[in-house]
Amino acid sequence: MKYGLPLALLSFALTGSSLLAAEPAAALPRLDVRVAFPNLRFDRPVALAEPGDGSNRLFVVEQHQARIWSFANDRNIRSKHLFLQLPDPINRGNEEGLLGLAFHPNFKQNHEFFVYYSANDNSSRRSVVSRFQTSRSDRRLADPASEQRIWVSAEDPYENHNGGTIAFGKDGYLYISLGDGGAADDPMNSGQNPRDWFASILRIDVDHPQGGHAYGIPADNPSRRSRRHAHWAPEVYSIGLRNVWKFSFDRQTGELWAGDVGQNTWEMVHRIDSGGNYGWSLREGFHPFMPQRRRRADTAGPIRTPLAEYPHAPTADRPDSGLSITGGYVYRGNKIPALQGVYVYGDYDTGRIWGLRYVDGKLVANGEIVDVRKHPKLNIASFGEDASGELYILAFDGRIYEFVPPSGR
Ligand SMILES: [Ca+2]
Ligand SMILES: [Ca+2]
Repeated sequence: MKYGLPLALLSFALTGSSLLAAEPAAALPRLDVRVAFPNLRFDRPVALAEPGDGSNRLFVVEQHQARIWSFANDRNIRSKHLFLQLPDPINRGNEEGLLGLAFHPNFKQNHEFFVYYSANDNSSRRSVVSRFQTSRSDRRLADPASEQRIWVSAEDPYENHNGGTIAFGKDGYLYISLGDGGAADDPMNSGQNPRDWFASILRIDVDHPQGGHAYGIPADNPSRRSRRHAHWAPEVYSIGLRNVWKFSFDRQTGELWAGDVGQNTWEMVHRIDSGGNYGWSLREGFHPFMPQRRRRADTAGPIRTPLAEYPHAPTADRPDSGLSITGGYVYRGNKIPALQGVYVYGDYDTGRIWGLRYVDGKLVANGEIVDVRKHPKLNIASFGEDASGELYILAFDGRIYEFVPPSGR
């Protein structure tokens, strides 16, 4: 009975809020969180991935240690195994390090996986996506010597805003989030510049290299398929994104969801479409950003508003504030039926966790799903999804958490 009960108090910023009262599907659950693997701890865990090979293993990325650990997806697991120690030197700013991990859709057959890291190449700051393979002598381990750099960013003057998520879509292409370069106020004006890669999500084909690159360009990337987008860099899939700190694909629908970190006032949730412009640095969420600068919007199409936003400073209407969004996943697991179809996201700074329902193109519910007063504050660095669609929370206390129905039920 507790499910959905606090909804009326905790749902905000609805478009078409009249749907809420009449629509049972709009209900959001109220959940607790607990440590998922009591015997495991990690140092700055920033990404979790599963290999899709039926082995029921999970892999966790340690940002500054530049290590990837594997372990059996079993609550009682006692130990983890070192899968990869990144061989290259990395930068270790607060937003730098080993940031992303994605297993090739055919990992079971080709043993390939990909990582995203902040390289330190002779003092040149760049983001890198590399392909690795597992060891021929022991497929449970990575082969550090197998590294092949497939994508390297332009030189990046600032240590922040590096994006860092990589993931394969249902189309088999690799998506990469890259922030606006960094500092404040988009000093390179990369937000509305689709010719550079910054402030974008990129999409590449890792299986069909072409044109002297280690990757190919999908034939339906915006610049290839649309005359209006012809001036975009071939790799660019969407623009106007300040710093997508985590995106994911809905495993049921294939839709791309992203949390975009705002600057002064708002944090944003976007559903990303090919060729979309999400407004930075003309907009921050639903709001103009420094309009006195009179910067021009890219010409390919209109600026999209986010699906949802939350404020940096709590107000009477919005006590649920935060300072840095961590994008999550649409829940497609089995353990918590009331969470089915909900996009779950959180805030690194306040540890708040929200869910939203987006049905037939409409936001029908958006609100907190965990009572943060009942739990120690989590610095939420990432969410993760296992082979069954169950979700996890990676926190900088070194623990991995999971959702459970409220205690006392
Ligand atoms: Ca940067
Ligand atoms: Ca750009």
